[in-house]
Amino acid sequence: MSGVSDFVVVANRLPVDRTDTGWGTSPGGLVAALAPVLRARSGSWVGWPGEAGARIEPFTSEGIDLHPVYLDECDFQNFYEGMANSTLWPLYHDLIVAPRYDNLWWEAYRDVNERFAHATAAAAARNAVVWVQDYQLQLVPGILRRLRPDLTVGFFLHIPFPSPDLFRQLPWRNEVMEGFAGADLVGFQRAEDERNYRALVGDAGPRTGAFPISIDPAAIPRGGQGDVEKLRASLGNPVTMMLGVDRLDYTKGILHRLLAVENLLEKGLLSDVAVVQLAIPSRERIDQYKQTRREVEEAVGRINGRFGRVGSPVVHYLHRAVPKRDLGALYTAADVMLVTPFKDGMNLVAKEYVSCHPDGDGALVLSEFAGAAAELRDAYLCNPFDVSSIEQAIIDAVAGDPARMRAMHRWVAQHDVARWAACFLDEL
Ligand code: ADQ
Repeated sequence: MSGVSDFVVVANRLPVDRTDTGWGTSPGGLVAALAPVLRARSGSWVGWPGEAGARIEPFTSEGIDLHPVYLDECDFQNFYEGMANSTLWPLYHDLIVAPRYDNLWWEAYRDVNERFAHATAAAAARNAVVWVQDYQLQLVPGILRRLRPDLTVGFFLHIPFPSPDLFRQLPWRNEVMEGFAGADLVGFQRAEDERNYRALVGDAGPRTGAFPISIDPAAIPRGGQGDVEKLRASLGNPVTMMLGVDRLDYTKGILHRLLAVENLLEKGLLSDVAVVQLAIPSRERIDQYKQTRREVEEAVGRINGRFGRVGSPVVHYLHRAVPKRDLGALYTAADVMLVTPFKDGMNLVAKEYVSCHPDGDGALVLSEFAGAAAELRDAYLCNPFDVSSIEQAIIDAVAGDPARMRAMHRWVAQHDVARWAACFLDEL
C-alpha cells in the first residue's frame, strides 16, 4: 500500500463486501464511476467496512487503497440507524414519516463524522482532492477545513435537500450548515435542491451546482431473447408485465402503486397482468421500515387473494436482492416499469430500466417527485400521493408510444455515471 493519496473518496460504506475468501468489490454505480479515477490518481477510499465492532487495517482491493473506519454497535445504532436514518433521512424526504430529534444520536453523529475526517486527513497527501459523499457525513467538510486547510474538498448530497422551512426544524441546523461551508464545491441532484440550500445561505457559503447522478449502462446487461421468453413464460405469458424494483423504504411509494393496480383490476380496466415487485431488505431494525414491509406484504396478499388464480398470482413479490443479470432480464422483459416514490434524490432504477430499452419498447411510469423526472420528461409522470393519478399513468403507459422510450434511452446513454463524476470533479 502506498502512504498517502492525491485523491480520496469518503463515503459511509467502503465499496467492498466480505466474501468467503476475503473482500469483493460491491457492484455500486459510485465505485464503477470512480474506480478509473481512483486507479489513475493512486486514489484511496475512506469508509465503514460494514462490520460493527471489527477493527480492520487498511488494505488494497482491485488497485484501490481502502481505509476502514471503526464503528461499534452503539455507533451503528445512534449514528447510522438514529441520526442518519431516523432523523436526517425522513426530514430531507419531506417528513413522509416524522423525524426524531435525539441529542444522543446527534453526539454520535458528530463523533463519527470526526472519526471519518481524521481518517481522511491521515490518508490525504498535501493539496489532495477529497470528495465526501452524502447525508451521513455532512460535517466532514467543515472538520477537514479546520484540520487540513491545504485540501480541496467536494461534497455531494445524494438525497434531496429540503425546503428551508423544513430544514430549520433541525436542532443542529447551524452545525450542519458549518459542515457544508467547509467544502469548496457542494453538489446536489437537482437545481431545486440547490435552490433550497441557497435560500438558507444566500450569497455566503461554498460554490454549488446541480449534478444529476446516473448509471453505468454496462453494469446491468439487457436480457437476451431466450431469457426474456423464459421469464414471461414463468409468469404465465401475461399480456402486460409490470415491474417495481426498490429498496424496501417508505419513501418509495410501493404500497400506493399496488393500490393503483388493485383499483384498476377492480374496475376491470386492467386484465391479464403480472406485476413483479422486488423489494431489497433495508434498515430492517427501524420500526417504520417494519411497518412499511407489513403494509406492502398485506397488500400483496390481498390483491392475490382477490384477483389471482391457483398457480398464477397477480403480484410476484420477492423480498431480497437479485443478481444484476436477473435484474437486467426483468427490466428487459417488463412492458411497464413502476417508479412511484413520494420523494427521491434521483432514482437510478428508472434510468436502469430505460437503459435496457434501446428499441422503443417498454414504458416508464415515474413520480414527479423523483429527481429523475427532471431529465426523463418522456416518462408517464404521476403524483404518487394521488392514487388515481398513478392509475391514469399506468393506463397511458400500457398504450405507450415507442418514440418516448427512444428519446429517454438516448439521454441516459449520453449522460452516464462517468460523465457525472467527470462534471463534478472538473468543476471542483
Ligand atoms: P437508493 O434510495 O438506494 O439510492 P436508487 O437510486 O433507486 O435508490 O438505487 C437503488 C439501487 O439498488 C439500484 O441500482 C437498483 O438496481 C438496486 N436494487 C434495488 N432493488 C434491488 C433488488 N431487489 N435486487 C438487486 N438490486 C436492487 C440513493 C438515493 C437515490 C439516488 C441514489 C444515488 O435515495 O435517490 O438515486 O442514492 O445517488
